[in-house]
Amino acid sequence: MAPTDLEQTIAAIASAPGSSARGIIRISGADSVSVVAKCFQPSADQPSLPELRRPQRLDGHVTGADVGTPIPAAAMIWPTRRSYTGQPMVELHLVGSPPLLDAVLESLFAAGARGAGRGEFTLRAFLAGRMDLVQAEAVLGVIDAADHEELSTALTQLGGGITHQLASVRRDVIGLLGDLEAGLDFVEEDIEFITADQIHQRLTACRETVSALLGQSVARLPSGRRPRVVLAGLPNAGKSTLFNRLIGDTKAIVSPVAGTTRDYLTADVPIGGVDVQLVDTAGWETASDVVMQQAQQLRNEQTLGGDLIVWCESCVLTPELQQENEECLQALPEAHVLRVRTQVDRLPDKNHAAGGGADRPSLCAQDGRGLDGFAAAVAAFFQRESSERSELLASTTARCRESLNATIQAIDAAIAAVAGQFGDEIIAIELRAALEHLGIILGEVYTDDILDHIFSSFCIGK
Ligand SMILES: Nc1nc2c(ncn2[C@@H]2O[C@H](COP(=O)(O)OP(=O)(O)OP(=O)(O)O)[C@@H](O)[C@H]2O)c(=O)[nH]1
Ligand SMILES: [Mg+2]
Repeated sequence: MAPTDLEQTIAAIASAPGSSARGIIRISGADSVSVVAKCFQPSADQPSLPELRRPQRLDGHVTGADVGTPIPAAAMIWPTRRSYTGQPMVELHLVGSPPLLDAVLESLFAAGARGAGRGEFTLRAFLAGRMDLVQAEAVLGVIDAADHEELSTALTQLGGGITHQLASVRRDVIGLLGDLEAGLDFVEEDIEFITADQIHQRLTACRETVSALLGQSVARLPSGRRPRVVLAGLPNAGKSTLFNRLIGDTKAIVSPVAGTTRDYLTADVPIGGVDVQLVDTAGWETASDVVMQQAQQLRNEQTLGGDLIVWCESCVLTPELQQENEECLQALPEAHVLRVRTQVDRLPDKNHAAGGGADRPSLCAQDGRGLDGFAAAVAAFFQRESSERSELLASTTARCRESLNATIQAIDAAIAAVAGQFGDEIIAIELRAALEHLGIILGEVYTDDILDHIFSSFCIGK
């Protein structure tokens, strides 16, 4: 749906299909009022449509060749741009008889309106800056809400709860960028506008807000989708062995050669009573050839798309590998990671029992020890996530998760640049990247594809 003909007047039935006491036809566009004037006659005591300067309700009749006898109706008229869609708008309220509503719609088309596409009213509201993309999605959430909780989430989102949080992070980042850039202008004079400590503090606060939003995002999986549990870790951590053990099959190739898994594998299994999609990925190492590079890219996409990332780390790692392990973990969204110690049977102390705390279970995928504890930790993760009431709708989180992740990564890179004293220019580059990702979430940066995807799920008339 290309937003090309925004001024064209559109019309659609906005009430639910079928007969009802009241039917609503919505009209929006530059010529709304003159189009409606051809099919709606106000009662004698009411002002005529072209005279209106403020939003007003008029009683009268819909008339026209298609309609037959004049039918009593009310017109809610927003003659200026101060309306839901940000352009002149009218709603005709009349008895909800489907053939009658169709007839009135036909007259409106004959008077110059065209049929509205799915979600086109809300799309216009978004494009006119009346709401951001997160709120536009919330409109759909309100319409589609299946229960009270979903409705309340959608209403919070529509009311701007998330928008305010993200906008405040955005303002902070812009403010910080301004301070840094002011400093850059005076770099010769050695005037410091803001200290490294202050930058660090402000960045950490922004990170917390974004990370809390990301943390909520597992809570609301689009209904019907299995949560995705991704096995990740250094090569040879035993991911494929664990994958096979959990699916009770030998789908994945296991070998002592590091880098055995190149492609990713998926299987649907229950873990701890939760039906998940399990994903085995390639080990984390620096790419040595083209095939490996592709494997790494796939692995990153798969890992970051996980609702839960099970990070496998062998109990017997050399200090160098231990360090590499920690570095890899830094790249992952902490709130989504469950660290698991694998290959406990290889510990020198043969009496070492598999188990570990729920936050870091340990297991041996070869003989199955510790798997119960692992399953319980997975179940606890999803339990915890679903009990944390998310203020974000499932559809919004699905769209925004990547951008939230990317925002955090940019903020982390900025924090690292502060710590490493890389200079204000580098910090500023990362902050601009963070702003861009935040802009995508709110819809300040968008593509036709994104709009198409969101608004095509709406019904006509909304
Ligand atoms: N002793 C012991 N060996 C294990 C265990 N799990 C896996 N291994 C061995 O460790 C090696 C690597 O196992 P994989 O399952 O292929 O490891 P991976 O993490 O999938 O490795 P990549 O695909 O290369 O990233 C194989 O030789 C396995 O037999 C375990 O619990 N105990
Ligand atoms: Mg493998």
